Amino acid sequence: MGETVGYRVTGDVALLTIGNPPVNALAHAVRAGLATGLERAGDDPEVRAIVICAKGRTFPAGADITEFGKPSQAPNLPTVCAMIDMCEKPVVAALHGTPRGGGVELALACHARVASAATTIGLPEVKLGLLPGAGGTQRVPRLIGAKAALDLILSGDPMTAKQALAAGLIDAVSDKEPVKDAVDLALRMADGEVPRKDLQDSPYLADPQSWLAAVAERRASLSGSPLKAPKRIVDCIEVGALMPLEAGMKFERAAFEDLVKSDQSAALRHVFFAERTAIKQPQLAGATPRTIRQIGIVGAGLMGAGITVACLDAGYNVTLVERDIDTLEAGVERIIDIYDRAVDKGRMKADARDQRIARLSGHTDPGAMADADLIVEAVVEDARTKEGVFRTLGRIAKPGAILATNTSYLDIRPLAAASGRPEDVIGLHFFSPAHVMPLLEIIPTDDSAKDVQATAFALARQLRKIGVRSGMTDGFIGNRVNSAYRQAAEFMLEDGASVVEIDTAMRDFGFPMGPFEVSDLAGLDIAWARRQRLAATRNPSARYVAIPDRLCELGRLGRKVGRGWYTYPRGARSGQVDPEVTAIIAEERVFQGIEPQKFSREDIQQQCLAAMVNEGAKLLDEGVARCPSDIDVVMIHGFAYPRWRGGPMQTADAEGLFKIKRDLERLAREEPLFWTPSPRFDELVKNGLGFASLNPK
Ligand code: 3H9
Repeated sequence: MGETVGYRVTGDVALLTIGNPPVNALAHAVRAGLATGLERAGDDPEVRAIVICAKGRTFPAGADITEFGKPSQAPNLPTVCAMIDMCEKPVVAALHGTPRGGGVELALACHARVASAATTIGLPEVKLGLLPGAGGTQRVPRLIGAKAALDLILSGDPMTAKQALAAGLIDAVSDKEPVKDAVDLALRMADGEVPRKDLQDSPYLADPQSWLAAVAERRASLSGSPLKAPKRIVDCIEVGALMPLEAGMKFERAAFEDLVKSDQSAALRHVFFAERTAIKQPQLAGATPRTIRQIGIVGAGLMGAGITVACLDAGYNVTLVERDIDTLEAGVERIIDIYDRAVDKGRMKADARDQRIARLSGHTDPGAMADADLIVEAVVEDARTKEGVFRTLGRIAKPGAILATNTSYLDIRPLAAASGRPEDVIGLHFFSPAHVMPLLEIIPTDDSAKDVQATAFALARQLRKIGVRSGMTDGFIGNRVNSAYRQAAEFMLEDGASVVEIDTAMRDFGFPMGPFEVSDLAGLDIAWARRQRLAATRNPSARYVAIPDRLCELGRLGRKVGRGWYTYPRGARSGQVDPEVTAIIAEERVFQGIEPQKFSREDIQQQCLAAMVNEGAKLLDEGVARCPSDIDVVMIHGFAYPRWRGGPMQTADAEGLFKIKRDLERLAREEPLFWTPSPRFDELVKNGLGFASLNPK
């Protein structure tokens, strides 16, 4: 037998020990090893019972995701599970770590399960656009009931060992040695002291009405969702109430095979690996992150407050500094308000809030940050103001302190120079609200020390965010791609599409809000200030849509003032079309001599996608983005690009680069400066490749 599954007989029990680091994924060698081990133990007259366990950090965290989409190699996981199920000798699983997906299904096929107290157990296949395909949808409802099974499998979120025991998913929690306890239990089963459960005898099957009612309720809640996997999960769980176990397994298997071939699952699997790729920075190998305990934050506005909350939540002490006491107090109030709301909504206990607030101190004297290990500047987006802050920080910060700017657009190099210690300076671009959004763009300059860069990635992890490296450019990765998206939307608006048509099309594409709704929420003034800043250097022959400037000039700055692209009567959350905006758009069309055209939903989606992808390709050409998957991670986590489409670069691969290149070339005939495809398209198309070929392996 291969070394991926060890075989050892101790007492009368055969121990099958899985060893496939890092997470013991159920790759072909593991499945084959388990099958061989089960046969051997079944044939061995000395063996009365079998225990399946794993070495290292966890019982298997699922099927090996890298095998999906490749030809499958026998035995598959359902076959191994069936061998366990039918084994005459009792088979017990000893769980520890983070068993997930197929690993949990392997355990469920066993005749009993013991878990160490710290184990968490989950079926996260839905997050990969899949469903549990080795019996999970059939066994789980028989063990814990359809409602609880739907909750577990549709959320994909793990439960603790204690919860799993209470639900009936496992049979015992072991405080000491799960393997030893599993061996004891297996022998008691072999002796007939503990009976095997018969899943066909499940008490939940005796009440099919409740089972089917739970199914109907969940099915109704999914009716508007574009996601395929949750609907198939509900179908499989329904079948559990209507068919014998074996027939249900066949039904489940067919659904799994369909999903594994779907674009949605390919996209979600891509994101799983893209998120892990983003945080791997081989060029920083050997650099030890600096120790961060005390964080200083300059600026207590919306961003500063959000960053403060993110840092307090992660356990840091924070010194918040503002220029005057009133602004400081308003900022501290904002922070307390965020925590109070969390407590009111039951998301946080009052003492946890108090503990966090106790780690915050507010000052108007920058000198209060003298012992900070990291200082994050979050003042207004103005180069001169920020340079002034960095001059001060260079003076007051202790040696070795990291000085970071939260600028969303500005060149960091002059700030680094102003500090007088450029090796300690780096960009940390948070997304608003900073305590909620999971993305952190990390922007080193050529001078940023390696250990400063390593600290930034370690900090992102500590803040439970995904750090993505970006090179220096106006707007970094996210705002560059996002402004290309917005620009495409504005071109179409001026050319004849309506605000509502564009927003609806992009919501249908999968964004939670359309580009104009987002602009109203964020405030039109941010992009306005940027346009003013760039006015002097703008190419005069580039197309410029003046509609948003006109809205800003009328004070239509977005939802915060009740008027932007839409009107929000008395603080309403969803906007209404405003004839004033419609009239401005019509006037601008006349002014530009534009004959309005019709845009279908598909036209709008295609042009927005083409703009994002072309900008992404340019970021690769310029070396700003390291790889296409980094761009995907930024757009998903910073701009709510639909995860199930995998990010714009993955969507482009799925649609075909040749088609996108043709769309770009057609559009470039009208507006070459914006739409001319990056040479990257030709290079990839010529070689029959997609953007995925540029991702690190
Ligand atoms: C399934 O099971 C289908 C079945 O129902 C039906 C089959 C018929 N495969 O996340 P980490 C790698 S679908 C391959 O940093 P953590 C990961 O890429 C599967 N590789 O660790 C990384 O590699 P690298 C259902 C995997 O401690 C390394 O392991 N299961 C797999 O933060 C460490 O990962 C899931 O969806 C895998 N299944 O978190 C679980 N899992 O070092 C997916 C991990 O080269 N996994 N890797 O970057 C997880 O959620 C987390 O990894 C886990 C540990 C919570 C387990």
